[in-house]
Amino acid sequence: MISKKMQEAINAQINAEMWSAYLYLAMSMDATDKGLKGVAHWFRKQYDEEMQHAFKFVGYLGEQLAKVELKPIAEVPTTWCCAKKMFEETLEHEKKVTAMIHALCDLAAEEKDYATANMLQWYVNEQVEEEASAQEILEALEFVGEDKAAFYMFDKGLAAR
Ligand code: OFO
Repeated sequence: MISKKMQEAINAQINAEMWSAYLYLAMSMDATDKGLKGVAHWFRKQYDEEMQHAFKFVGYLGEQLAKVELKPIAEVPTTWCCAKKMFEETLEHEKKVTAMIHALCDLAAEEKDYATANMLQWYVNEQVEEEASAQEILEALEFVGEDKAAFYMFDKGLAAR
């Protein structure tokens, strides 16, 4: 069994993961509107990943016989000026999520909740990847600059995700 406080904190994180999913789905929709097929595909995959993150927590609460409480998902933006802005926001957002996961780790340590601490290690590693992939794409966009042909190839590359 986990504490009530931990149960509430994980439920809040489920909401945050679903908000992330919703954010990336909105980016995917906006990229589709802008004709950026590869960017749209990348964010659609990102949406799937975030839902998996949420469901992994749902599964853990189930194993611990703790109640899942789904709270309303706050509104997300609907348009961005360009792909670069989307990926900048993605990186900033992922840094915030990393801090949230670390706060959960702190709580698990404080409560000597070894099972939750162990489960959270997966998320700690995942966040390293999440930040790195957004960072990598931003670096690629730096090379692309204003070159339309290079951007076309960049977009095609993202479609392969
Ligand atoms: Fe769930 O890692 Fe992104 O937000």
